[in-house]
Parts: sequence; structure tokens; C-alpha cells
Amino acid sequence: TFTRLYSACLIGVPSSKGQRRSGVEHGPEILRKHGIVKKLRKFNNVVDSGNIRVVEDIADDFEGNVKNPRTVGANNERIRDAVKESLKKYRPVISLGGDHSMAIGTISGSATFLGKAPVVIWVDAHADINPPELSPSGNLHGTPLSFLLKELDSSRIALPGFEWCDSQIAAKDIAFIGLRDVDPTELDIIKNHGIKAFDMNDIDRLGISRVLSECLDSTDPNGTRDIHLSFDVDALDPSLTPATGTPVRGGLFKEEGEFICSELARTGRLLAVDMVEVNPLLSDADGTTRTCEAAISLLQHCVGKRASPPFEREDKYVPEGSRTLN
Ligand code: 5AB
Ligand code: MN
Ligand code: MN
Ligand code: MN
Repeated sequence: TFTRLYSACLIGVPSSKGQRRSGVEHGPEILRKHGIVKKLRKFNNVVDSGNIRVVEDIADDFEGNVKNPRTVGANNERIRDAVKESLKKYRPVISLGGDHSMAIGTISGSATFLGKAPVVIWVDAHADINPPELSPSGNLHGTPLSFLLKELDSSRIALPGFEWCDSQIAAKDIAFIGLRDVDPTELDIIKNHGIKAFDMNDIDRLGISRVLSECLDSTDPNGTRDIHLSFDVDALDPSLTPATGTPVRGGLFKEEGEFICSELARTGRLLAVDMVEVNPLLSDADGTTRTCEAAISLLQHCVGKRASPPFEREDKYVPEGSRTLN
């Protein structure tokens, strides 16, 4: 018999080269400024590991249509290692973005730590599964799942900076929630590989509870697998999270996002969370504050704001330093 005793941990990822707008590198610092650590500590032990040192000095440019692959690739290798190391001590490991290209590293970190694929719940207005060479924008934040998906191995092109990267996730491991801006190539991939995907209409029709159950039934029918939640703040309606680079109208209510987070936390199997694409330079002070408050509230639910069995474990109030690991 063993007891799992964990604190949550925060890793800041101040990277922005997966897209073109400046400011998303300030995501971690603006979330801290809005009291993320203190606000999460109301509900669980939280260790702030500070920021990952991102590379800035690499000579980089377009590779074909793809912008800055060397920088994004090198950063993601560091992100993978940081997440993998943190998972030895903490749950969930929460990575604060930064643009969404960082999920190549965070999910690789989860999979490398586990030695197998986690379930990946991708909450986003976008599917972020463009093969880079087919991306309409050339921005790598629209491509992370294409690097991770095993089924794309035979068609994947080699990109400088990603030599370390290997695909560890299968189509059956992934579920999308909140989609409303999907490129034609992405839709083909989702359909061809049978990836579970729920768009905003599905959520309106079925309700978020049924949608999330279906996501978990398909990815984790026995309810035994570790879960990686990748949450792009643009999944929420832009009225709630205006400070982000690619807003799309008609998004999730805050309560729907919070429900996803609390239900996943309550499984007791929430391994890692990405909270990405907060860009304080793209809104006024009030919009930035609302965006940070929404992101922090989502994360409060990830660390147990609505805890009840089985999430309420013995470790809830164990101070840092007295953890035992399984
Ligand atoms: B985000 C688009 N599909 O590939 C592309 O914000 C948008 O991380 C990507 O979800 C949006 O450029 C990336 C048009
Ligand atoms: Mn998005
Ligand atoms: Mn995204
Ligand atoms: Mn975005």
C-alpha cells in the first residue's frame, strides 16, 4: 500500500516564437502579478518553480513557410525536461504560457515521465494540429499536436530544432473541446484518424457534462489513465479572455471551463496542465485583469477548488518537504 502525496507546481514558460505577436512571453509574469500563487494556495500546496530559461540567441529564420523552428524546437526540449523532472515530485505540474507551441514540450514531458501516453484533453478554439509545412500562417503555435501524433509519423517532415522530438501520442488518446476555428487540413486529420472532437455546437446541444464524459469514455474507458490538460485561454469566450492573440467569438462560458477543470481534478489523475496564450499587450488593463482572473480561476479548479472524493486525498494539507512519492 502506498500514499500519493503531492503538491502542485508552477513552471513559467516565457516563450513567444510560436507566433508573431509580442507580449505572450509576459504571460507567466502577469499571472503572478495577479496573485496566482496565493490564489492557488487557498486550495492546495503550490510550489512556484519560476520560469524556464528560454533561448533567444539562436540564429533563426523561416524554414520554408515555418517561422522560427530552431528557437521553438530548442525551447520545447527544455520544457520537456523541466516537466518530466517536476513530475517526479509534483501533481499537477502546471505550465504557464507562453504560446501554445510549448505543448510539444509539456506533453512530451508527461509522456516521457510516464513511459507511455497520457490522455490529452485539448481545450481550445483551434485544433493546433496543422502539419507545419501545411500551416496557413507558418506559426508553430497552430501545430503542436502534429508533432505529437504517432499516426502522422510517415508524413512528418524533419524541421531543424526538433531532432529530439518523438511522437508519443495516438489519435485515440486525444479529445478536443471548444473548437470553432479549424483549418481544412486539420479537419481532414481529425476525421481520418477518428480523433474525438466537440465544437461549440456540440457543447450547446449536449451540454458540457455529457461532452466531457464522452471525451473521457473514449480516451480512458477504464478510468485509470493519467490526464494532461492543455487549456488555451482562447477556448473561453473573448468577452472573458480578451488578452489573447487569436480570439474567436462564441466561446466557452467560464463555468464550462471550470467544470472541465474540476471534473478532471476530481478524477485524482490530473498529471499536468498547460494554461497558455495569455498576452497582456493585446488588451487594456481591465481586459488583461479579467483574462488573468479567468485563467487563475480555471487553475484553482485544477488544484481542487471543488474537491470531493476521490480527489480529496490525505496530502491536501501536507506542507512541502513532507511528500512521499509512488
Ligand atoms: B492557438 C491557425 N489554425 O494554424 C494557424 O492559439 C490558428 O494556439 C492557430 O490555438 C491558433 O495559424 C493557435 C489559423
Ligand atoms: Mn487557440
Ligand atoms: Mn492553442
Ligand atoms: Mn491563440
